[in-house]
Amino acid sequence: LGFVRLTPGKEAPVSDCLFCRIAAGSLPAKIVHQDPQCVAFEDLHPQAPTHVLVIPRKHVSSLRECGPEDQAILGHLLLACAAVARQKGLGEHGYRIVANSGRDGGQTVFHLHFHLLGGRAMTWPPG
Ligand code: DGP
Repeated sequence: LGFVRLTPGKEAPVSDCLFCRIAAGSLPAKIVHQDPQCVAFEDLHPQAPTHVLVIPRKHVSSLRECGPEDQAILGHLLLACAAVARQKGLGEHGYRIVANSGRDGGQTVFHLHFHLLGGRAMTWPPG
């Protein structure tokens, strides 16, 4: 599809990647926002009344693989989280953004995503 493979973990699209399939529309998801750079959809196993995942359309395995060239997309993803939070009515009481990164971070799907969690008071520290 014309994508250049630069570094391991940064090729796209990846046919056996769940989130690449959701971004491509070949795996169903409850999409709450999409634009040319990102897709936001409801988490299959919600951990809060609002639990949305915000992903880049481009396949990047995790935050660990991001570099200076990803500055714009990372900013875009965080602003998309904030926009979806407002859309979900979380602006007043607040919310949490999480990026599990790698094994010790608890990451299970290796396509970069930000969790947007809200609708209840969060606790600290996380498990
Ligand atoms: P993490 O553990 O940070 O890698 O989060 C992965 C999240 O993805 C987890 O909260 C469950 C969610 N998830 C896994 N598979 C699917 C799926 O097929 N559809 C949707 N909507 N969410 C999924």
